[in-house]
Amino acid sequence: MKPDQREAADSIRRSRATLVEAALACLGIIPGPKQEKAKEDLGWHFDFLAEAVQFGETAIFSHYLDWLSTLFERLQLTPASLDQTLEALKASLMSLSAEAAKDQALAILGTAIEEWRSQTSRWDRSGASKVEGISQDYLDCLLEGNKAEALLLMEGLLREGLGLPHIYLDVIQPAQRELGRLWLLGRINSAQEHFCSSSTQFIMARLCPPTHPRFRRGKRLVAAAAGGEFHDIGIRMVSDLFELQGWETYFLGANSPGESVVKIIMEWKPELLCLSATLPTHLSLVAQTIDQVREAFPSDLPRILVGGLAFEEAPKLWKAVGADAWGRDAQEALGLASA
Ligand code: B12
Repeated sequence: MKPDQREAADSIRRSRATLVEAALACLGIIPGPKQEKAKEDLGWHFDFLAEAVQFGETAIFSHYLDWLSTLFERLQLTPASLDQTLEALKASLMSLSAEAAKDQALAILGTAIEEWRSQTSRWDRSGASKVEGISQDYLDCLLEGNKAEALLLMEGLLREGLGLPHIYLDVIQPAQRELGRLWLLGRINSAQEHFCSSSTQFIMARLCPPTHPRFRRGKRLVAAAAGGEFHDIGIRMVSDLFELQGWETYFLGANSPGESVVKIIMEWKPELLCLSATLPTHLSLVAQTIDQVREAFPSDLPRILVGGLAFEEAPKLWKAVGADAWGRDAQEALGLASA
């Protein structure tokens, strides 16, 4: 990450409230409940843009536009209203006093819009399911509210000899991602998504007991989702699979601030630190946490792996946040740790 990109991104973050006000004025949205919602949404657009600027990755914003346009469709908002929003973002960025930030933000925004318009959407709007077989059966059980049946299904797979890595990566992970697509397309509501995800966490806890001390290999892992990040099912899978391989794991879960990561490394002295981000708006927090860790442990630094959906946005993001390596999934993480 170049220092001027960082500076430009920080300048957008510092001006967030002013940018939002300017965009609201452009859109002619008057005070009231509608304005409060619009403020929140516009703030989000600038948050994603700031990340794209910080890491010099247009893809972060073009993928966000793909996601946003899918959401607009679900909410029955017209494509013209998205165009108006984009024009309002451009106009409000013109009010940025820092010239370098203004130029970088406008350049990223312009290219991202072009890329988004020329690409096919990542989000298949058709009714066809993106999962099949046992993964679909698992998802169906959860969508029917049948947590016990879903657990029995997974325990059955374990008994038949399908290992936990396969169950996690080939059954549960695709089902969880499909759940997100169904939510985005408005086929299920937030409560259904919450129920299915909390049931998945319950089932994972039942499937992966802690390793008996006799089988420990004397290696330690700290795993966490970076500050602000609520998605922790993926990093939990990573931690569980290390546990299964005899590592002693210290799983911090979601929303872990950099200071607490530093503190636990001090006490636990792990060989490996795994950090996760799902939303691209948390990439800068991963970078910040890594900076804090590198500063606190100049000599006995643990190896730092990163992963999560946000890192799938662009192939070089892991380097830009200062990590030692990136893993696409929990299995890859294990391979990297033994490399
Ligand atoms: C469950 C879920 C939630 C739950 C999370 C519960 C929990 N405890 O995790 C809750 C309800 C909290 C939630 C909230 C939100 N969510 Co959500 N969520 C999901 C969902 C449906 C599934 C996530 C999941 O479980 N994936 C399965 C795991 C196994 O996959 P994974 O995380 O990618 O992990 C694997 C790899 O990435 C890798 N990995 C992960 N970490 C690491 C780390 C290392 C070191 C390594 C090597 C590898 C690695 O290994 C893992 C296992 O193989 C996704 C859909 C999706 N496509 O992912 C949406 C999704 C991520 N959410 C989304 C959104 C928008 C939100 C909210 C903003 C919604 C809102 N309006 O409030 C909030 C944001 C909260 C926040 N501040 O973080 C969007 C993001 C879109 C975008 N533009 O980025 C998605 C894609 C849904 C969608 N289709 O629109 N969400």
